[in-house]
Amino acid sequence: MTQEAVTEQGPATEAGPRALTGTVVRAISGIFDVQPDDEAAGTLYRCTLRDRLRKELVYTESKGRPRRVKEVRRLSVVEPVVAGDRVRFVPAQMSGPAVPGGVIEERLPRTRELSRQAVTTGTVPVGQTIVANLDQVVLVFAAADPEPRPGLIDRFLVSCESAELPVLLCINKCDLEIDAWLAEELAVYERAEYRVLLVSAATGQGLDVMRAAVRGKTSAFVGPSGVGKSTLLNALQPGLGLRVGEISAATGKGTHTTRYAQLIPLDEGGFLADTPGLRQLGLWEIEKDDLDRLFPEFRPLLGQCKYGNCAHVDDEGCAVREAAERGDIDARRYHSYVKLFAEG
Ligand SMILES: Nc1nc2c(ncn2[C@@H]2O[C@H](COP(=O)(O)OP(=O)(O)OP(=O)(O)O)[C@@H](O)[C@H]2O)c(=O)[nH]1
Ligand SMILES: [Mg+2]
Ligand SMILES: [Zn+2]
Repeated sequence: MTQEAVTEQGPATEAGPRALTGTVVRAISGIFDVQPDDEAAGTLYRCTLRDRLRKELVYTESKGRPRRVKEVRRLSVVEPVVAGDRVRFVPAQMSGPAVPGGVIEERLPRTRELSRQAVTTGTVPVGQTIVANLDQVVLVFAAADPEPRPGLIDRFLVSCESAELPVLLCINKCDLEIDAWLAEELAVYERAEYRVLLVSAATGQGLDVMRAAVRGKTSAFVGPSGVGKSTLLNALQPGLGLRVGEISAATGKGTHTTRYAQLIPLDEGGFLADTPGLRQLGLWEIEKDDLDRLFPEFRPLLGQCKYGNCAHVDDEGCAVREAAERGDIDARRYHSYVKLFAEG
């Protein structure tokens, strides 16, 4: 199945306005705010989408012959253009002093994207891109309120590995106490060569390091609700004023304050993407056979198991399981692998 934007070269009409390229910073209910490449940051065009971009073209498989469009289906659930997408758009003739408008004609090719399984009524899982064209993920958990769960951190890390996105594991709310067990878990991630950052949006601890890590890049802030993603962005970009929420006294969880992904241009260059609190990312698309490679500390051992098709679960002569038993691989991380493998 291919999902391609139909391209149209050149200006919309001979006499019409010239097409511009830009980055979608916000996409809500069919309205796309686009920051043009050549104009000062802050001038956003409020665009709609050319209708044909909503259609998915399904091509027949025919070797050697030109492909024919077999079927055109409407994409009802998944938006073909999301925050982070690079687009070509034609500005609308200005009819008044309001926000400049435009129509998106084409989505430019995507690089790495972050996606999750869309909520659908059908049985076939459909991917939903949350942010496109990312350089890295800042995976945010809190030292407490809500309590971090290592199994959940592992799920997010596996998704980032699968998307080939570098990830920075950021523990926010370090003004609250870091429990000894959490400090031990963080050491495990560092041994697996993840970069771990201890920060506090409340006191400013670690924010200089974080600012340096995101400068000039497009970084998505991802993690459960209530960990302080929006608060961190407010601290990194003065004057931003994103809405932040309370932690529910009843459940100890966040209250899903951020409703949609949006890109925030940084004064120092680059974009930060705020995203809604997620339970997990796109694990559905990971092949069982690929799961072992998504745990970086397993990689040096792959190929050393007795059997080539080792699942690393209860197989005889499994180098990964033996390493976990010896303590060379953290037993809890190994357990996460077994659990995800059983689910897949
Ligand atoms: N103690 C402490 N509280 C913080 C810190 N950062 C954020 N908070 C609080 O945590 C709560 C949730 O913050 P948000 O920024 O809304 O969290 P979020 O991750 O954006 O949540 P969603 O938008 O629901 O996904 C707010 O009450 C913040 O004031 C911190 O560094 N220390
Ligand atoms: Mg938020
Ligand atoms: Zn094995």
